[in-house]
Amino acid sequence: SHIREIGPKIHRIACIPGDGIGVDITEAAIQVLKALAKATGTFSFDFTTFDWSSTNYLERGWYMPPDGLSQLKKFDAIYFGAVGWPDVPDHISLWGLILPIRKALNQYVNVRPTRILQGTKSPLEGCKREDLDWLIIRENSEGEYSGQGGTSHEDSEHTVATEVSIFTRVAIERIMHFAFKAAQSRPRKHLTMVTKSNAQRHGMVLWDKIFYEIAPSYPDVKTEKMLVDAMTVRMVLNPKSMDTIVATNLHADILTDLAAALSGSIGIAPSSNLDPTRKNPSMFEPIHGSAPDIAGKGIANPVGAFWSAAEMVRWVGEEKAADALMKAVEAVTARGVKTKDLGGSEDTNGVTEAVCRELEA
Ligand code: GGG
Repeated sequence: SHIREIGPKIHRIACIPGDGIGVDITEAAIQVLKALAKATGTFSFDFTTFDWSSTNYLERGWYMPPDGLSQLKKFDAIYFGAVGWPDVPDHISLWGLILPIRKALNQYVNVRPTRILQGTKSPLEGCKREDLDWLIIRENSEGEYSGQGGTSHEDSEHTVATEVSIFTRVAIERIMHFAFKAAQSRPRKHLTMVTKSNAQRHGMVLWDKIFYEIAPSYPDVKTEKMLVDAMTVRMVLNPKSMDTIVATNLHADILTDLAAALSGSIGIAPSSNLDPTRKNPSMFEPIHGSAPDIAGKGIANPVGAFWSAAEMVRWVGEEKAADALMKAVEAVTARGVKTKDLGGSEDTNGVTEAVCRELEA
């Protein structure tokens, strides 16, 4: 489907709803983005939707057509819902859709902010809104997600599987510089670098080494190093002590699920897969998966989708509109208009319409 909005400046957005609740929340995000464009009157969106999904895979044998990645390169940004469906092994769906996009479009940074939104609360006892405000920077191109390895002697008692993590100086340096700059732009200017360099003695040690090589270039940023296991404890016991966090592809993926839960619900957490060179479109997606158990029921929390949409709007240069969208989302959560996972009783549509009304007001 191809929907064109009227307005002076046009941002061309590729939408990939994907699987399960990815479809529900992408529809909600498009509705809110249209309301946002209408309310500002200074720009519009040109949405093109691609039905690349597990259904497609089961029917045709592929997620994306052979020219899928080059089709995406024509857009200003990509909006992504979720991928994963019970009839398809998860490694097939991830490697069929989202990972090739991140890799081919040089989206080597994944930015995942976490904070407690107005009218919501952390499951941590006594944790106030100001106590939990993190920016997690995930290395998005290599490491444990390099896809290298193999299996031999399959279906025997001697089966061997290797999963090779690849860490390169180029990729570590660029993610470190991004993280230091991100920390520098925040009031606390504090960066925690997470590894497991006591047990993993090659790649993780290289991460530590490069972190301390680069740190002197950012003298105003306070630095510290944590082991990933200790980090999970600290996130629960002392959330206030952290600000910006940088970690590998896998570690940050796990930490951000924990972070989202500690901020209230995985349903609110956004992510931005960025190509900081801007030579390729960046991709924006809520961090949650496709949640097959609630897919199509109209009850998914759309807040993570709206927050991701706001980050996309910011990335394409509409700062004020991005702020307006987040203000509208928080005005709605503050009034208690929330889905069940946040302790409310609204459905996806109820929250979406409330945000649209807030934007129109
Ligand atoms: N909307 C994000 C999504 O569908 N995530 C599925 C998933 O499991 N992703 C793993 C990853 O981001 O590495």
